[in-house]
Amino acid sequence: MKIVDARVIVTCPGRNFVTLKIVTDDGLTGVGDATLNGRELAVAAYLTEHVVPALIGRDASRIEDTWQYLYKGAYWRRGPVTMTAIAAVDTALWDIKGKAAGLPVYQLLGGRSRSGVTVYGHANAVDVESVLSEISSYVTLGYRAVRVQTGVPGLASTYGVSGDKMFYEPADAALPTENVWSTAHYLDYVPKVFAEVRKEFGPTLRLLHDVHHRLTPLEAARLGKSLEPYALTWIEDPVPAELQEGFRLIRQHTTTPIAVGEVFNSIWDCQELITSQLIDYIRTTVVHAGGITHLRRIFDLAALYHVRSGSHGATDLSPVCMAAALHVDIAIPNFGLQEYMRHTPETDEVFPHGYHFADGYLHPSEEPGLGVDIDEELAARYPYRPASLPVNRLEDGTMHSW
Ligand code: KDG
Ligand code: MG
Repeated sequence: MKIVDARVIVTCPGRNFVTLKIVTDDGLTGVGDATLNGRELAVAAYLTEHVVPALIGRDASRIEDTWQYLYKGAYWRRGPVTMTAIAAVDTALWDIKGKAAGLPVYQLLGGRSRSGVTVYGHANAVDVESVLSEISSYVTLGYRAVRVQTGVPGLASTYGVSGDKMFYEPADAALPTENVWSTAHYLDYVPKVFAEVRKEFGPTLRLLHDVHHRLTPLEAARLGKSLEPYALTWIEDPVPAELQEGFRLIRQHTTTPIAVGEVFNSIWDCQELITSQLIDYIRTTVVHAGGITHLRRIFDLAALYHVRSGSHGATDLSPVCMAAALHVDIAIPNFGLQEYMRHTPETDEVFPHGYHFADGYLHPSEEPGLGVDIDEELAARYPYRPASLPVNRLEDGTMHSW
């Protein structure tokens, strides 16, 4: 089963997506998501210039060996661009292996460990009153877990609170827009929001909150403590994770669970946090953490330390990534929760897929492979549009330093 073609497809059905499609000499095809929000063309060039030429003629059935070859062969190990490119190849090869075997990929990963993948949606709104009605919509749709984000009084705009409702599009301009940030306003407001939410929805709805790396460890510890009465499933990215020692400080002060890792791209980024039991959920996902092969490795390590998976699943992760993530989620023993931001109807049309949502769960496709594809003709009708993620400044104009 030799690889005879590999194409990089860039399309923008509402937002930019990069997809790798691999074709074998026996006519099988496989797809892999290669989207890195705001840096899409860097991965497209990495694939086209450096990876595709090395794939032609290789045996498509050798997934692990190809992973090692791309990882070690680059010399420059890790990094989001490299690992996203490797992820795309790896995902496409798992798709092909499933099709060759006539089995959905989760069967190749050991079969089901659960009947459905519990997902959470994003309720976000400018203030507490309107976020209550957003949460209500998710509950009506059957969601059992909801991430809650609001604007902060006194601040004109806040990252993570978009105008869109079921979708999430923070990359809102060709060059980064600038938000103004105040930790004091934020720390004062967030506990009030969750007090209202618990009052309205009772104790059992699972609630989450994303801090988007905006606090210091001590500030995050204070936030965690102030949220303890509302029993969140997690606070996410309380601090930037470069200085991992900071998580120890948070941990010493609060029992609010911690999730981190959507920007991690390898097992080495989370090794210390996992083995020192400084986190509860690891948010790495297929597209940014080296594909199904490497993600499995991370989750297996996490399982030894009571850490569950909580994979990133915002709108900028394409339906190809979502399809692949669900095969992993349904199979692993230590699944926690899967983020699920819906895609626009245009995106769903470009990426026909067999996974579906019902009663708070996502269900992977039962088709052989991943059960997702890209309609290349349709994709060609949506040309790439430059779009960047925003930055934060403090009220005095200082660039937020973490
Ligand atoms: O590309 C960045 C977004 O996916 C990110 O901001 C979303 O933080 C995010 C989340 O938790 O979904
Ligand atoms: Mg996040």
